[in-house]
Amino acid sequence: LQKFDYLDPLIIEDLLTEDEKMVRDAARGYAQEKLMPRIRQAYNEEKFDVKIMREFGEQGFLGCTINEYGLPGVSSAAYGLINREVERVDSGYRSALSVQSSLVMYPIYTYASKSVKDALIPKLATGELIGCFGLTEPNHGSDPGSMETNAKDMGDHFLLNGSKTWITNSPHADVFVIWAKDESKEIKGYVLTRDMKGISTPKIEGKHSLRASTTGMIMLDDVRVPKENILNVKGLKGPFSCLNQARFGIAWGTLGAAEFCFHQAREYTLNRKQFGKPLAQTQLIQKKMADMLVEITLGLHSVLRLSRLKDEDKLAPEMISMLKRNNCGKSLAIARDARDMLGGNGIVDEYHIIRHLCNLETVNTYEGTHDIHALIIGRAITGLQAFQ
Ligand code: TGC
Ligand code: FAD
Repeated sequence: LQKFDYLDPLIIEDLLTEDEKMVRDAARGYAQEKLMPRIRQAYNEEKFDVKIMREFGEQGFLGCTINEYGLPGVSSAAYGLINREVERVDSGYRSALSVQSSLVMYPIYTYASKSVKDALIPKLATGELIGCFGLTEPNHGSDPGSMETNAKDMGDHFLLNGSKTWITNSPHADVFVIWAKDESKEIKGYVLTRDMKGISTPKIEGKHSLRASTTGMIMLDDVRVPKENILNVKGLKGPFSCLNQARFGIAWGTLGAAEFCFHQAREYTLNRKQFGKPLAQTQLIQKKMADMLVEITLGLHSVLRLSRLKDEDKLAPEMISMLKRNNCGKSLAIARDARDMLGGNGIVDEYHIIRHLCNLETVNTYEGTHDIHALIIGRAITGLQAFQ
């Protein structure tokens, strides 16, 4: 009989390539040795250390699925495994990785002119430059198609005006991928750099979630953008194609946070005795752990399947919606149960669960809320659009 291993119940290890295992192990080593010791202070003081982006660059994490500019061109699963290891420490750190790789390097690599790519991709890959992605606006979150930010063609340049909000890393950013409507109301992407006049990026204060990630606004006041900085894609499929990449990373990443909470709760309840026996020996606690393990395992096998489909170019956006939604929702529920299993200690930062729980509230909301992804799946099931 095969022995059951709660650390890998359906033996995912056999489904990964040697390269993928190597990438995962290196990412785990870095995340545990270098990120984990810094996270409590970063979260409590609400500070993102920009040096971390350089370290991500040194580790080869940034834009790692790209096969040019000396980048390694790893598989989608390897990229996912990195996200899982980084988010095992903190969703905010995974956010920094996702935004730079999926929302900034991906559109620049895929849609920008050669000169813009040549100038920016190598420096984004090392973390020397930090990028951000401006889609959401104060009046348009789930419905970015109604955006008001606009771009006017002035002949030899574009003039951008408008405001973006809830933008990860905007206060530190050197590079801005901005989505705006042109005079014919068509959505297009523009690459802005910090040296352009008319950009301001106030920080959003007072977040009780994702505190180790800096979030801000982007205010654009008559910003002159060179013609060559336009992205070669039209309509909402431009930003959505980037979101496909980032949502994919989130589907993997959240499971790292869930695994951390599961392991912490297991350890704690094995050691903590009430009524003369370990909490882990009670039926209710064991049921919670069984539910956690099943959901994490189903989630991991599903994202691995999603990764293989991605590399075979057989990915429909609704497949990503299924797993972005489900893995966020289940990870959030796992973090809540784990929080409960630690009793009072569950709310203390020393045990890290409350931080993951608060972070996952954001992850469940950004990149399309849990309910918006239900509507995307619902539309695919019925052929009927329920947003409007
Ligand atoms: P809809 O009619 O559905 O589509 C308009 C056009 O876009 C195409 N399209 C896609 N293309 C590629 N990938 C996808 N996933 C696509 N989804 C749609 C579609 O084919 C169509 O193309 P065409 O050529 O026919 O024009 O547009 P809609 O306005 O009805 O969309 C509705 C809805 C709700 C699905 C969409 O607006 C949505 O997904 N809303 C959620 C908004 C969102 O996710 N925002 C994320 C902001 S970025 C962020 O949160 C970063 S967090 C960063 C961090 O990790 O820290
Ligand atoms: P709303 O769209 O106002 O939604 C509020 C509620 O209404 C939600 O529950 C939603 O599900 C529900 N709802 C909306 N429409 C419908 C409908 N038709 N039917 C039923 N229910 C509906 N954006 C960027 O562009 N770049 C970033 O880097 C970025 N980083 C972020 C970082 C953080 C920390 C956060 C919190 C957000 C970030 N976002 C970013 C924005 C994020 O994508 C949006 O918050 C998200 O898309 C939801 O938009 P909203 O907050 O305006 O909520």
